Amino acid sequence: WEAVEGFDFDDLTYHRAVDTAAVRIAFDRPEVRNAFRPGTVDELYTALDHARKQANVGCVLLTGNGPSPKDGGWAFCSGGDQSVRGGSGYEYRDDDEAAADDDPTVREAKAGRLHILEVQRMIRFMPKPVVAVVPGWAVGGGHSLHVVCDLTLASEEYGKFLQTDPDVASFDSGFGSAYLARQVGQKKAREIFFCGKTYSAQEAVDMGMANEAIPHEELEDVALEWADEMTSKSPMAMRMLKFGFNAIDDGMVGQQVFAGEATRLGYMTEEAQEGRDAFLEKREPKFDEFPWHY
Ligand code: 1HA
Repeated sequence: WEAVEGFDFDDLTYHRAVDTAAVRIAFDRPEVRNAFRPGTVDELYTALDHARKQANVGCVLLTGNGPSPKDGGWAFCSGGDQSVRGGSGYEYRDDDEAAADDDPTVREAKAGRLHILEVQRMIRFMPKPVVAVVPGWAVGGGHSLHVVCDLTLASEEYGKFLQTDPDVASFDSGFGSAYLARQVGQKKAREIFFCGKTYSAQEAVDMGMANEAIPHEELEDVALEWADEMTSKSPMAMRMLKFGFNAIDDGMVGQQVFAGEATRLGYMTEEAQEGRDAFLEKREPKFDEFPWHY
């Protein structure tokens, strides 16, 4: 891995693989089980958006650095940082100022933040697979993040999955629960949210919300192998597949995203180019040479 230049993150690390078209974005607050505060979310959005726009990046590995210097514990992410939760969302505090905004109007609008939901949408709609690499706890909003990722690989020894939302009077009744129900079924998803049990990596695999439990020492290497495999595929086919998988659950937005990619493919045909050329040349288009396929 080598650090991606041009970013000065406080709460994340951002690396690019040397020989694979993949990046590694990692929460870097292991002392609080990688809980996210507003600045963390700003940085995560920035890193994901950067990765999304890179033509030579085909896969994002999202993970959490560790172990905790305090007690050696591992975490993917423990959700919103409860110590900065205010009356209407998560708040910037003095040591989180770097990511806040100088414009007072924007600052006011950013008073209570729930913008991890913007990150969820970014993951869902970016045209490349995002893999949750779970070295420890995936809890609350951190659990929802793994649910939204395309794939989940977890540490066999330390990977733990838990929904605490109703314990802290919070609720991701959007992607974090609805997509979960698609993955594990309605009864199991309700158990996860309503009963707050902790599940091992293997249990997460068995119920269909994780892909593989991997010995902790090998987790990052195996994740990179998966990324290597996926980035060797056709980028066009991969994005059509991701958006095809999404479409049925994403309603009109799913159709819009899928259709956008279809338009891109359409533009590559001589037929579409004839339509453009006819307009520019101020003549009638000659579509009769193109067959009505069935
Ligand atoms: O649901 C949403 C949203 C829904 C809609 C829209 C936006 C949303 C945005 C966010 C969220 C949420 O994420 S709500 C759920 C918030 N998260 C939690 O309720 C998890 C809280 N943490 C725990 O349950 C446990 O800490 C743990 C199961 C992750 C780990 O337990 P463990 O291994 O026993 O460690 P523990 O001693 O509890 O934690 C280590 C340190 O990390 C503690 O600090 P210390 O006592 O050493 O000073 C602990 O306070 C801190 N920590 C852990 N999680 C968080 C945290 N500090 C702040 N926020 C946390 N989430």
